[in-house]
This record gives sequence, C-alpha cells and structure tokens, in this order.
Amino acid sequence: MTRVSTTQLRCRFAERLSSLYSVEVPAYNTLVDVSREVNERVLRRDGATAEQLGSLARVTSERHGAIRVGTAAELGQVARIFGALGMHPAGFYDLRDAHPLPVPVVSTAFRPLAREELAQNPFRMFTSVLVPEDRRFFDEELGSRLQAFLAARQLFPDELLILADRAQEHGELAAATAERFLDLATHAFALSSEPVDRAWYAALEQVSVVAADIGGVQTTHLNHLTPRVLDIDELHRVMTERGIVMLDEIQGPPRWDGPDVLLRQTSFRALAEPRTFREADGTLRQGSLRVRFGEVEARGVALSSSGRVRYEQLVQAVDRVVVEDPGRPRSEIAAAVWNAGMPNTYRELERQGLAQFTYRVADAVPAGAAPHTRDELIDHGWLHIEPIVYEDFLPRSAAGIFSSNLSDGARHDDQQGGPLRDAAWLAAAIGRPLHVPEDGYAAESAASLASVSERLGIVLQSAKEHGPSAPTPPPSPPAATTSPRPR
Ligand code: OOG
Ligand code: NI
Repeated sequence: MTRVSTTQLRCRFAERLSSLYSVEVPAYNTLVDVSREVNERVLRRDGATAEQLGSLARVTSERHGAIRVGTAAELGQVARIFGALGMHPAGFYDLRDAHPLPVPVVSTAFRPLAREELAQNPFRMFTSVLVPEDRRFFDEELGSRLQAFLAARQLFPDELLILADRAQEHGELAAATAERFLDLATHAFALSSEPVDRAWYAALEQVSVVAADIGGVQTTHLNHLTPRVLDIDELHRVMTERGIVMLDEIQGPPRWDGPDVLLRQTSFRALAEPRTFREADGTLRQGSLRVRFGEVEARGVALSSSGRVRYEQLVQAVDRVVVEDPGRPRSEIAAAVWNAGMPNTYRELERQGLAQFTYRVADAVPAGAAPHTRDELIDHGWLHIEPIVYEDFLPRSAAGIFSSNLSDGARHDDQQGGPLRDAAWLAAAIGRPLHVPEDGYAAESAASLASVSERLGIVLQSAKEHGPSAPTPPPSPPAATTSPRPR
C-alpha cells in the first residue's frame, strides 16, 4: 500500500491551500503569476547568484499562510495538524503593543526546521492567537462573552485531529487516509458561508477588526497566502502596472546597496468579499467584509544576534530621521541609513559576525592551506561562504502588515496592564517546545564550520560577534525627537 510521508503531506497541503485561495481570492493568481515572471527575469539577469538564497524551484513554490485562532486550546489543535505536516512552532511575536496599531494577538510560525525539509518545501504558517483577557482591548463584559463564545465552538473536527496524531506518530499515512486528512485540513481553513451574526461581529469590530475576524464567527480561515519573489521592488512595479494597488510601503529593510537581509514584505489592501449576515430580527442579508488580503515577500540572509541588534538600531535611526526630515521619502532615508550603518557585502557581513553563513571548502585547496585563519582561507578563495536564508518573520513587519489592512485603530486603553503572554506561555499552550530562530541559525553555521575544520584538519574560529556598537546614522538634531521603543 502506498504511504504518504509528512513531507509529502506538507507539499500537498500547500498545493491544496493554493488552489483553494486562488478560487477564493482571484487577485492571488495575479500575484503568483507576477512573482513567477519576476523570479525568471531575475534568474536571467543575475545568473547563478539569483539562486544563492534558494533554488528557483524552491522559491517559486514557496508560500507562507496566515491564520488566526481564538484560544490556547485551538492553538494546541492547530499545532497537532501542522505537526502532521512536519511544521513546528518557531519564534514568538507579541503584536499587542505594535505600532502604529496594536492588535490583540500573540503569534508564532509553524514551519519545517531541518535544512533538507526546508529544501523540499518550506511551507510555513504565521499563526496568531487572540488574547480576550487583555483589558487594554476588551472590557470585563465583552471579554467574558468572547471567551464563552470561543469555548463553545469547535474549529477542527475530531476525525481531523485523530488523523493528524496518527500521521505525526508514524511519520506517514496510507494513501487513502492521507487524502481524507488533506480534505479535512483544507476544508478547515476555507472561508465559511455560514451567516455572520451582525451585532456580535460589530461589537468586536469596535475593539479590533482582527478580534472580529477571529471571534466574530464560528470558523477560522486562511487570511492570506504569500508567494516569495527574488526582487520585491520589481514585483511592486509590475503589479502597479497591472492596476493592482499595492501599499506604498515595503516592510522590513529598504532597497539599498547591499544584499537582501532578513525579510521584506508588502501587500495589497483587503478586498471586499461577499458574506451573509444574520440581523437582530433573524433575517439574512447579503453584505461584504474586507479582511483577507494579498501579500508578497523577499527573503534575505539571517542575521546573528549582534546583527539583529544592529538591525534594531537602524530601524530606530530611520524612524528618527523620518520625523526630523518629513519632506524626504522614507525609502530614501532608509537606504542612506543602511548604506552608512551596515556592511554591504556578504563577505563583510561574515567578517564582522553580523550575518549567518555556512562554509564550503573549495574544490582545489593547495597543501599548505592549513595554517591559515578562517578569514585568510576565505580571502584566498579556499573557503566559500554561503548565506543562510532567513526563514522567520519580523515583529515590526507583521505589525505593519496587520495594520496596513486595518482601516482604523483598535480601541486600546494604555492605563490597563495586559496579561503575561510570552514564549513560555505559547509553548505551554501548544504543549511542545518553541524553536528559537536565532539559535537555529547559529547552530547551523557552527556545525558547518566544525565540519570544514575537521575536513581541513585545523580549528577554525567563527567570526567574533561584534558588540552592539552604534552604527553611524546620518546626523540628527537631538532635540524635538522622541526615540521610538525597540520592537
Ligand atoms: C498576519 C500578519 C503578519 C506576516 O507575514 O508578517 C504576517 C495576519 O494578518 O494574520 O502575515
Ligand atoms: Ni504574512
């Protein structure tokens, strides 16, 4: 009997969701088509270097989705479903004090962790869970009603969860069972045609559109499905040419003189989708909701912990100069700040220990190469460095993506404290450990250096991480600025 492995289940699930979303949100197709065109063009333009951060095959089929659930219990169930697909929780993001708009959720991403699994299919799901106990958003009364509503619904049928556990336990399912599992899993993330209770939805919308999207209905659904492109500026240009209005801002690092770093994302605004509403008197009426949108992303090299410190400093420097020099486009300011404050080659990022790389011994290393340092071997061309691609998300970009699609602010009372929701809380809700992205990249780099050391018979030191030395952003008058909090 044919068996379907968790890896194959993940590939098929990603394809199923893509087919589903292309029917539900047709503009997604345009995004996918343009992404493919842009990727092929970049490959022709840049040759082999285009594939330094992943093969064209991987990048072209690469997607991330986003879903939102209401409770720790629902999150735990989601973890079982994704566990069956070889996707594990990585990273913790708190969007409740996000700027410009706070969102009453905390998030993680489910994704494959091992390099080989990522190469097969890196499908990941940004997953947010609502915090109805957070009094900065929900008063006592609304918060309790919300909790009762959420406790009474069932997002995932028992059969789906049982099959998920079976797949996880055995690492595979029989072919027919796999089909059943994929049908149920895909259906669980489809937009429901069940009528939406108008008054209840509206009450939550007063607090936050995201709260209404999560807790205003009996089901969950995919919020977006994001293709990856090799040149996001080019994609932005082509989409605009085709008449799809993209948001002006690209979240994350700017276009600058250096290589792609971490993650750059942009989206088009949520489209009105027809939904049926149940009115207070019980009648059904057609209406529409703008909740789901299209997003696209470009991925770059992962940073080390000192690189992340540097990144945060640059983010703050950009914010500062934007305030001081409101006439100048943000993208221009950001490029100047980055060019001044971040080394603009892989070689230099590696030398300064700011970004993460793996190491490969060149084909022809002369005898006598041995008594050299890591730097010397690289400079002689005997040791090649290869960037490790960033597989995760950025809290500030996520906040920007959320808020870019919210028309108005969430009700938010800063006088109230919020309940503690941290990585440990999330891990407990899920019932399994949370992968720490930075540790993963560091370990991969260190393992690669160790194996190269062994091969050459010498001990190679990794780049000494530079301390959080301040970069040199363009000078700014100290008065009249409030430095934003790091996020
Ligand atoms: C998630 C927003 C964040 C990303 O790629 O950073 C996100 C959501 O809207 O549910 O998708
Ligand atoms: Ni996203």
